[in-house]
Amino acid sequence: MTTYPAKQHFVATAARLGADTGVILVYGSETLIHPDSDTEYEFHQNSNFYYLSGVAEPGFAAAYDIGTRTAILFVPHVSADEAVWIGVPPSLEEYRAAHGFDAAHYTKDISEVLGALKPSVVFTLPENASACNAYSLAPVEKLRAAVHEARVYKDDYEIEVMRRANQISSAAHVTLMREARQGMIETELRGRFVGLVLAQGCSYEAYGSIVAKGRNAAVLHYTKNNMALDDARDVVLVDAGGTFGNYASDITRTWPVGPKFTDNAREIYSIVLDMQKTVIEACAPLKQWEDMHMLAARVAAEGLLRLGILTGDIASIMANHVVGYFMPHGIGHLIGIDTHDVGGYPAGTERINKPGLRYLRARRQMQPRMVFTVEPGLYFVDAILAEAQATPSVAQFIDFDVVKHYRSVGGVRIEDNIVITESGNDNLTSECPKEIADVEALRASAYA
Ligand SMILES: [Mn+2]
Repeated sequence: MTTYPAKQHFVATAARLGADTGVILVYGSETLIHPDSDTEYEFHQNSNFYYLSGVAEPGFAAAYDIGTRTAILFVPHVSADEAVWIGVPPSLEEYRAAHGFDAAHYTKDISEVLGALKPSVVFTLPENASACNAYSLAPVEKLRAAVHEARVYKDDYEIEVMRRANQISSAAHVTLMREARQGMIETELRGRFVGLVLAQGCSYEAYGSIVAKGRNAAVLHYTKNNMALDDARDVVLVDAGGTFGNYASDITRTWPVGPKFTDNAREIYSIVLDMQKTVIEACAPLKQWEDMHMLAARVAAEGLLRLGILTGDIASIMANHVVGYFMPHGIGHLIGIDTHDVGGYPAGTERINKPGLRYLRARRQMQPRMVFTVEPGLYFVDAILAEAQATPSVAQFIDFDVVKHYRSVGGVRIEDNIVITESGNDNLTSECPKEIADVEALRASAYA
């Protein structure tokens, strides 16, 4: 991988601050210790700081002088005593070169370096940066908004890192489909997934993996993962992704425990696949994200009408947001350093208070270099269906006897990560099969 583009990320951030002078000063995270112990929490770098530095270690800071376009990395000094425990770190010059900075100093010298720059104003994150008390401080919200907006647009370096995160995670999903057998425990699949992505260079799972068989898939953020894949007729929903180079991937596949989908599961899966392919086909610059959600809902409505789960005319079904009772989450979200990345709701944008749309994690126009997940799903959640049944304006469009027939499917979700391009989009998850024939071929090989 090439040099981390820290300076370019400062340039992109400064452009959004609308300031010609001043200094940006950002601090990374420190090591955290569990209470009353000497055990460290697993270290996770502050995402804004990672974006601006590419440093995934504790105790660093970084500055950028807007007027002279100078990017400075501040490195914690490691004493000989500390080096016994954590090893001898790279030199200042090695850190500077690896992360694309113009200069590097020790963190103990921040005040002195800042003094030499004589900043007219200091933009800082996070708050309470004691080194800049002597200067005029901009409100932290200014820098936060600028960094968040810059993070929305991924440069070539970031897109390549995310492509790799998706390749590694896709390969791990394929291995699960090829190896998982009836009787295994959900968490065994999680363990296998995590082992596979770590072995390929990921630093950790991007979020707590969801491995949900049968009815467990109707719990959207099911993370107990403690049940056996005991019934070959069940599907298992695996929502898992590795973090590579501090960038997340977020992939979901749903496949049969046995070698083939049951007829019921195949019908629901086909609708979800149709929803996903239709939306991916439509994702392009200038399109509005909530329109992608409604497009998925329309394809779902048509499919559920065909199965007899819904009845009535499609215009009324759409107007009453009936599909929101079967897909209670949003169609997808921005992804980057964070799985649910920043920038989904630009300043002044409100959430839409309607079933399904309520939890949409982004509401903005698509632009080149944005990376989104596209993750339609259909679920049979008892609590939500009870609510639908008790809501006459919705219940009139649902045949609850037919719903009962499909309830055991639990839930199906298919999730890819796409980057918006000038002409449409590029699917970073293309190496993870989702066509029924491909999925069943992999499942058959698990029992061969
Ligand atoms: Mn997701």
